[in-house]
Amino acid sequence: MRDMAAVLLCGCLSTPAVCADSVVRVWLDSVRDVRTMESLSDDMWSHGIHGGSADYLVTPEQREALGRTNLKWCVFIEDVESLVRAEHDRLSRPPEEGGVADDAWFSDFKNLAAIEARLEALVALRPDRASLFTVGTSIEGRAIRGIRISALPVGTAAPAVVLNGTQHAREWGATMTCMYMADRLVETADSDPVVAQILARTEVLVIPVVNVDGYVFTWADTANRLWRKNRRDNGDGTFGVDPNRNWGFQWGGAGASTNPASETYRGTDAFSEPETQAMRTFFEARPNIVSNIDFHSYSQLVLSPWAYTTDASEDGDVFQSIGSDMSSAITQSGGLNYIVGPVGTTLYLASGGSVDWVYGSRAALAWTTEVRDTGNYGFVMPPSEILPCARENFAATLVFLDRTTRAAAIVPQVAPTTIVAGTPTTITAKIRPSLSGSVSARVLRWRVGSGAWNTVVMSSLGNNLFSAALPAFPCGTSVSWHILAVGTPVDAVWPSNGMEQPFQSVAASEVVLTSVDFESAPGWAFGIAGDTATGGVWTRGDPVGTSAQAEDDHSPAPGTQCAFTGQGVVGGGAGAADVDGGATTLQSPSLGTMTAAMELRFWYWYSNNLGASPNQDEMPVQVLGSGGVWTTIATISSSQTAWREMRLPLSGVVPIGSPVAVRFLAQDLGAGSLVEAAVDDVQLVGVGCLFAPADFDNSGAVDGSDLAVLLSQWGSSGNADLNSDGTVGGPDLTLLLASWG
Ligand code: 0X9
Ligand code: ZN
Repeated sequence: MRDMAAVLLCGCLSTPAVCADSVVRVWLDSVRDVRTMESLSDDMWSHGIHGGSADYLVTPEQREALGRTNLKWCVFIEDVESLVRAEHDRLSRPPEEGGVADDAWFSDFKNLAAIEARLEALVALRPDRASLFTVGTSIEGRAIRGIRISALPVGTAAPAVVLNGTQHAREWGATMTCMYMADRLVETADSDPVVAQILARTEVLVIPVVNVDGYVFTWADTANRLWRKNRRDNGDGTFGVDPNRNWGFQWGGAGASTNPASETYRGTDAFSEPETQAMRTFFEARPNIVSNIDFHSYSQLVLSPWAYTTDASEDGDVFQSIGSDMSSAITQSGGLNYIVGPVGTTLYLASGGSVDWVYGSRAALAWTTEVRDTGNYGFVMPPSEILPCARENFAATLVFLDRTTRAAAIVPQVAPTTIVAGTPTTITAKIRPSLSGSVSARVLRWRVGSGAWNTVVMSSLGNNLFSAALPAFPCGTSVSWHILAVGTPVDAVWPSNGMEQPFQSVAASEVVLTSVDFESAPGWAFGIAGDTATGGVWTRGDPVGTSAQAEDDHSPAPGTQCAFTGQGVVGGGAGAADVDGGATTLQSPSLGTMTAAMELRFWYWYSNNLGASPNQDEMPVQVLGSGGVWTTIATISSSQTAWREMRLPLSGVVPIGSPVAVRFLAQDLGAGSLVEAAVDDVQLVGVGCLFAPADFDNSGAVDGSDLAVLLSQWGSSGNADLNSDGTVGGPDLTLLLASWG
């Protein structure tokens, strides 16, 4: 599994004859690897996904020492100093200031004085919406400033959110992103209806630079550009406490250093630093703060509690749901890919961070966003990236602002898929009341077509879980629904884009035609002629799990078996029995004959270095298409280390009347060579309406006898009430005639 492809890909020199500090990406497959690396460099720039890789700043000597280890690594930034020097030369030229009302200010990074001037300019532009405040004073005596943006007068009881940045001095991308949040909120306070609506009911408190001394220090001299901590004189010749290890929730736990020289030095005590003390006092003085984003760079992550432990937080589902919506907003705005998850399991353990204190001690919903990039430039990002980075994060911030400041956060428990015709559909959701709001009713609202809305009160299942059922609908009925938590300061609704865009689906019948649970699998091929894999070939059995492979199959007990790549031994390493050297194919026999509407469903597990990048391996899922050619209908590429279902419609791919067969190609081709896959419970399902909804007698056609049924129910209720409005009448006749014949 240790291939050298990744090393070559990002330009590694195996015999470095370098005289500059560089940033290396190191693949860390075990705790031992982590220890080896930590003994070499204390300055971790970024961490890949848990179990993957991490970036470190290394001196030429450290880089040579790295070459003597058996770690797999590559160079991401060959010469950090020259990047810093180039940045400094650029910034020494007179800046393009731009007026308040344009984006020119974001054409390059700005020092603290320019940031404060900009905050003042924003207030001058909209004194009716913006005002300045001071959080407190840094250890060197600088004011930590912020800007309050709201349409409500100071002192109004309303939910507040905090957007803060630059706890770490060198993370200039986060500073500019935070500034852009303030800028957009002020400048589009009236023109953007979403912003106007949010400002009408909330206070947004933006603190772009928490670590003011550190920030000023990084601007003072190119030699200081990569300073991270605050400027505490530790009294032993070293400087600086890591502010994001100094907050007082689980302070002193994992992932924080007791060594004053370390980049993650936690300080002498919880809240030993004036900067974190000031932030604590600020949060404590404002019980109306309901949520927070702490901006950092880099890695493109939307992170939530916990950071001090890998245990899930009580609101893990709320964090995941809102975080995913934030990440989707980023991509939908044309932005890059941001990975979502708790700090502890996505990144690394880090105690004493703000995200844990804000959630753990203040009970407000808290995120840490790591903005661009993913390591090509790291902290020394080209200025052309500032606006794209800021814009994508503004899209996420709008989602965050909307979803965390309503009466409740609503999270559907089972991702709703289709509505099965002829049977009620239970909808369950977590409805978590907001800190500063209250919920008076929770309802499921539904309607057929554009008919009137119906309301069903949801019943409590305990633990903020509520459920209600949609009634049974005839096949083909188009149903819209949403969940509404009625309350203050404003109702919450799911889907979160509001009542204008409810969840929509068409009631469909489902018939499972074939089901394979791999307790037996007649006719399946585990590896086929032409496969190139040299190890980890598909097999069937009860898998021995690792961090990269399932431990249990998916089928309910007594099922134990599934299809998976390479059986390992108990206690074996993650990469010991994975796919190596090429592709291995799991191929089905014919599962049935294609009809008008069919779906292939299966459950899968997949890992390829758990997100380490670069990662080039993918698992194509193919079916026999026209002319009997294997056709890719899905490509599984992101790691999925828990069973997950995939449903793939086959219409338009498999010709009607042809056999349906599927195959899964697990392959180790590119970089990121730890590849494991498993598949279970493959089903061929007939979906859609076998008969038109108005074919009351199931004769196969809507005709005179169906019209007679409708007329016999005219004015009353019955199965001829096609639009489910309670009465059989004109609209139902129209629907019937529309499917005549
Ligand atoms: O380690 C950190 O503080 C953050 N990463 S960074 O590279 N910007 O330094 C991650 C913060 C995660 N959140 C907490 N630990 N609270
Ligand atoms: Zn940071």
